[in-house]
Amino acid sequence: MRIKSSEITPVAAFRQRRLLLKAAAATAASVATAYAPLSPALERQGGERLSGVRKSFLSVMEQPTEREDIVGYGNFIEFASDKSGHVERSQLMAVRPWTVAVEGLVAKPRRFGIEDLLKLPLEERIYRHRCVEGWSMVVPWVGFPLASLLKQVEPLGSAKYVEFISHADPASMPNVRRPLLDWPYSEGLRLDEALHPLTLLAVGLYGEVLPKPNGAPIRLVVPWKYGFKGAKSIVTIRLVEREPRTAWMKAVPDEYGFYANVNPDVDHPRWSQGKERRIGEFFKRKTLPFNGYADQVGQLYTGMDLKKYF
Ligand SMILES: Nc1nc2c(c(=O)[nH]1)N[C@H]1C(S)=C(S)[C@@H](COP(=O)(O)O)O[C@H]1N2
Ligand SMILES: [Mo]
Repeated sequence: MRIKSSEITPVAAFRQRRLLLKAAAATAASVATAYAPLSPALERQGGERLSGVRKSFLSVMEQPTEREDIVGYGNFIEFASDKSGHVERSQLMAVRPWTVAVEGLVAKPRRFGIEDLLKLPLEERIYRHRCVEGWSMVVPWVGFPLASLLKQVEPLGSAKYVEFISHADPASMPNVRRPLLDWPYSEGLRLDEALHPLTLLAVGLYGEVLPKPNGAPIRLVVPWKYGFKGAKSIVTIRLVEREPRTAWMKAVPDEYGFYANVNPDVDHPRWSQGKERRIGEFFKRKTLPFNGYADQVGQLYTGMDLKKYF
């Protein structure tokens, strides 16, 4: 067993920094309660509890990753290009009022206010989360199936794909002022993938409203695909006839495909996909086809060459 230090440094360094900040927070709280508090970004994310959340039988029986790791370690490149700068910077994003427009090839286009979406029957779904860069987590999301939203707008027969568009605000998102990607961040699914019962719109994490770094107030979660498919802070969901070109496909077409199904047999040009590092664990795990969801979703891809449609 060989572990290259270059592979473990990012996560290890992140956890180290978090422990130091925790220690600093404890000291600051006991010694200097009268002074201005530490950045709220580092103290607490989310907070408001969601009520009436049912447990789902679609959850995996695995130990969820620590909340602070899920909130603190991730990608939200509108705010920062590393794995943690977005935590503090995303605090400037306004998440109320917020509406999600569901439009395009539908009989009843509609704008949903976030308050109304939070009133839908919510479920806790504990899902595996696998990033294309090789790390993984187990995340207790709270949300509702995307299908329950799509049914309300009545997709037309001509609708074959669904496009997801994230919020892009140059005033509060530093990287949106730079041409890193063709903003806004956008993603897409085939309509049958979008209607699959595992496909979730998440509005919460660990029983509380979704923290801003994780894509408040509403983000997509597709557990059998690489993490980048899960567009954060969604403002528009559009039903379309043709496969949409996503932000990542436009930027680096040979690295990021439309399908992005987790597949240990198809490597990314820069990262092997055979194994993954579960945040909080030391040894690598084997990556499973479709991230372990092959029984539920494999039939969506029968007859497809998954090397070609990566
Ligand atoms: N709008 C937007 N959505 C995004 C991203 C992003 O940079 N911007 N990063 C993606 C990537 S690469 C991953 S791995 C997941 C990370 O989600 P998490 O931070 O909740 O773990 O969000 C995805 N959704
Ligand atoms: Mo990612």
